[in-house]
Amino acid sequence: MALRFFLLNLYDMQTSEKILVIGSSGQIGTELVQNLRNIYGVENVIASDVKITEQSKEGPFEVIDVLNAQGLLEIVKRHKVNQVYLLAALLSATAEKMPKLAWDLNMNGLLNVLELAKEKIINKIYWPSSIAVFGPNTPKENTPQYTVMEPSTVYGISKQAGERWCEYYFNRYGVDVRSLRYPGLIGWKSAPGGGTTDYAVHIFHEGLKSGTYECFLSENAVLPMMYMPDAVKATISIMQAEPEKIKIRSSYNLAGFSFSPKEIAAEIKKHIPDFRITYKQDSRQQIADSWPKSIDASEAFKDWGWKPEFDLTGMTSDMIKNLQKKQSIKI
Ligand code: AKB
Repeated sequence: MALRFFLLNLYDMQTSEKILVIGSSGQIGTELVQNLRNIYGVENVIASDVKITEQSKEGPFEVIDVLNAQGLLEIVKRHKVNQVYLLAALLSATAEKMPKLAWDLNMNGLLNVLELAKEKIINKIYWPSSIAVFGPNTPKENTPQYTVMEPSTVYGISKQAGERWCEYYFNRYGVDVRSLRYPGLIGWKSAPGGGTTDYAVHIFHEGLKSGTYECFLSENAVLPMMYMPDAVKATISIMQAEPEKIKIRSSYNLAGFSFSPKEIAAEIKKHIPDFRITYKQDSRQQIADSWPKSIDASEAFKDWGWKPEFDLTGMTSDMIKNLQKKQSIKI
């Protein structure tokens, strides 16, 4: 009886959800799409990006420019999409080079998707925010959910404004939008692009390839980080939570663990004893200086049960194991 109930539920989940992931070939999207397809079935998860990528060989794929509202609407209707994960964005370092484009993409892309839900064409949205919503005047340790937020980067400004829009669409139009403030994300399946926290991914690739890494942040620049399996788990959990559990409709603080370049280098040295790190700071140091060192995620824990699995030691050995495996398969 219990098995029948479980199978019926699973069947229901697989048949009733049609999910569109916009910006699916990026760092989060690559892993999120795989996980969503394991849950909902390959055919029910449509990957999409601004240009065609290798992902198109793995299941349904569409080329979408999220700034083209009409094109987006046509694809949503054609696939009968009811949930959208909007991941397309310019991250902190790239956004500083192209502030106007970053504002346009990060903001108008979100508004186009929020409008689809306001018009009841889709019924649920996931939109990522970031620790970049905080700024130099925010308390740096165990940064609370509600605190001073005066972001000094265009990326942070766009995420701050986006949070306000999400909350506004929820309060005014009942749009079911859910969001997390991601810390720096570390994963081995795909390369990051344009972030300040990206050093924590590149360090593994360079460490395995050449045994050295030149870091663009200072040795003591502590930042909040998270291993990708935890980030994917958090994203899917918040989307699957009952609507009444989601008490915060701007964005939830999310935490994994925090470390500095010096600390992650010491952890890598346990696996690659000759590994050497050098430091040559660039403009990204200023961005890092404006962000928190650690995050208080107790609201996420209280409301929908968030709990990370990985710490610095666990993440480092898993990253090295998987990257070594990936590289030896390639050879
Ligand atoms: C970045 O570094 O820009 C991102 C972020 C913290 O949102 N990884």
